[in-house]
Amino acid sequence: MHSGMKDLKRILLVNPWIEDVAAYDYWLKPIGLLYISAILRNAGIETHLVDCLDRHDPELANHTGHLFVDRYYGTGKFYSEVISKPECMKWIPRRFKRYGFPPELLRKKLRKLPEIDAVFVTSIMTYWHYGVSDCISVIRDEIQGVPIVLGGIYASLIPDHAQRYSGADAVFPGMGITPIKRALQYLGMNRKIEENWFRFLKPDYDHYERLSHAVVITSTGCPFRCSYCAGWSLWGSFNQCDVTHTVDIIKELVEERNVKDIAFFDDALLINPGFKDLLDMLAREDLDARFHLPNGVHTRLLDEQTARLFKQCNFKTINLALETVNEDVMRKTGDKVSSTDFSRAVKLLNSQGFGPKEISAYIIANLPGQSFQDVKRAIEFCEDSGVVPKINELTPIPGTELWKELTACGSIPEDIDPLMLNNSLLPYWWEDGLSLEELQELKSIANVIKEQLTNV
Ligand code: B12
Ligand code: SF4
Repeated sequence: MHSGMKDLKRILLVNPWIEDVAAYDYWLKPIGLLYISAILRNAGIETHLVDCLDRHDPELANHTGHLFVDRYYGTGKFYSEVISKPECMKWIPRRFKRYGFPPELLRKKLRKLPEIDAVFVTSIMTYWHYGVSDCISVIRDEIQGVPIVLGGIYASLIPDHAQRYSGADAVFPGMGITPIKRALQYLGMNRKIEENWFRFLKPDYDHYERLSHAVVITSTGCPFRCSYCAGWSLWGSFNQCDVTHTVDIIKELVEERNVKDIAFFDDALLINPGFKDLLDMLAREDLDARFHLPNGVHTRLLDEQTARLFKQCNFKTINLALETVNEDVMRKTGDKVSSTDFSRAVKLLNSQGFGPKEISAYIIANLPGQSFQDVKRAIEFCEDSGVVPKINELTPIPGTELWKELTACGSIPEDIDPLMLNNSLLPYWWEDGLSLEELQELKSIANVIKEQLTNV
């Protein structure tokens, strides 16, 4: 059914469930969808949001009887239910879960909506595709006869898969304004769209009743070309937001919405030439907030001024890219950081009073040509530097250079279910990567060091 007044259009935006063996709310917010909300509203379209991953939704607590407490700086555990395993992972001794709203709550929310003209569903990780298709099937069941379109990162990385399995009526791959315009065209909603959305519009956090944290981006894209990464190819060119505009977004979140923790989601934060100006302006605002960098930042670009500004702005989580201490492997995959860069950056941060409670190192395990000993050496290097080591297993991402190599030599079957590429499942079957035992050993060494460094 379509909304009454001819020209008034209503679009429902949905952040779907995560279905996986593990997930944690590490400052997650569907910032792409929140920008889309702003773009649509700016074009005169009414928007509604159902964020299945909102831990602070007041109805969720009533519905489940659980209070979702925040742990480390506004992060926390999702509500989850064990669900039946997809066929491809039946033999793996791990439980498969649906993270986010229980299905009855999702249905209740969908039933309460006014008449909707179309549904925009977003998607993030390729290996979360079961959450996308299951969510779409519930939406289809509850709001019958309304077109459902899908976009986002999964839809952009493997559009054919999304077209075939998601259950959406149409899939719009791509970043920026183009997929949104194409989706509106498909829906017959021809509107004037703000092309410069990134400079003039603000992610639409109004949809949330309670906000424990928020995320912002100051730039899109990345000028580097790491072989295992899809980030750079998604956005194409590097584009930075207007500094004053970003400061306004942050100020509003802190002063009007009382947000205490803000995470930056940029691909290449320190590459943005405007980032220091932004920090400088933020420092002057003296906001009552804490800032976090969950994505590894470009260690080589961290200078004295940035370290000082991080302190002045109250940064609490600084994840420095170290990746590997094997120089050969580094050269082949992206050549963006050396051990010397890392030590220099750590010294600069230490001299501003940052220690192991704030600084961690982003180490990658399973880069091509990297051995167990390489990863162990990286962990030990962190220990010597007084930095908490964090192991991130590489996940082969469809479409990347590395993906092409791994599928060409038969290391990874091209038609593999994307779920099996997730870092928790990969070690069960990928013969060319580190084994489950090896990874567990590395993680427990890293954990012991973390305990030693942070419990002093
Ligand atoms: C922020 C980020 C994170 C954050 C949060 C992720 C999250 N769940 O939200 C953190 C730090 C936690 C993270 C962790 C990881 N990440 Co990450 N991350 C990103 C990053 C840099 C940005 C995503 C983002 O918010 N972009 C900004 C918004 C504005 O863009 P957007 O959401 O895409 O929306 C736009 C369009 O897509 C479109 N759109 C969106 N929805 C819709 C809907 C419709 C209908 C339409 C028409 C359009 C549309 O419009 C929006 C505006 O243009 C991307 C890289 C990238 N550039 O995309 C990697 C990326 C998604 N991450 C990736 C990886 C590999 C990881 C890790 C596995 C790394 C590791 N080894 O530990 C972990 C996994 C953790 C986990 N299990 O969640 C991969 C994807 C892997 C995959 N197989 O899908 C990416 C692509 C980077 C890469 N290395 O190639 N990540
Ligand atoms: S891994 Fe980081 S530096 Fe390399 S291309 Fe991706 S976003 Fe850029």
